Amino acid sequence: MIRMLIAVTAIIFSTANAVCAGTSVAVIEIHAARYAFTPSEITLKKGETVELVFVADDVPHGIAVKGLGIDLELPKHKARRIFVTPETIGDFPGECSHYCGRGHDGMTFIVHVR
Ligand SMILES: [Cu+2]
Repeated sequence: MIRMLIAVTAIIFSTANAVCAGTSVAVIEIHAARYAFTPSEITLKKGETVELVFVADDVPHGIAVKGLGIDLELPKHKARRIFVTPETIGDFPGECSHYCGRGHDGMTFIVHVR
């Protein structure tokens, strides 16, 4: 009986920690659709972790921001999540990394870190 209580207590504590961790990080949702990201630019704070959620709304896309180590395939209608903690101030250009049609080359994204 005591063992069971300890196990249940451990589960409750781990759930509580997950909830706390989840609420402390800002979430930014970015949609990809021919031929733009919306929003097409975001501003992050140096040293502050954010969760970026990318969603492709029409066809498969990709997002690559080399300066921040972001490189994701974006399957149609599925959310792809990544935690980012930028450590350098600057402007980091990104682009669609999955050919999506004639306007693909103009499908850019930029992350400002301040
Ligand atoms: Cu593309």
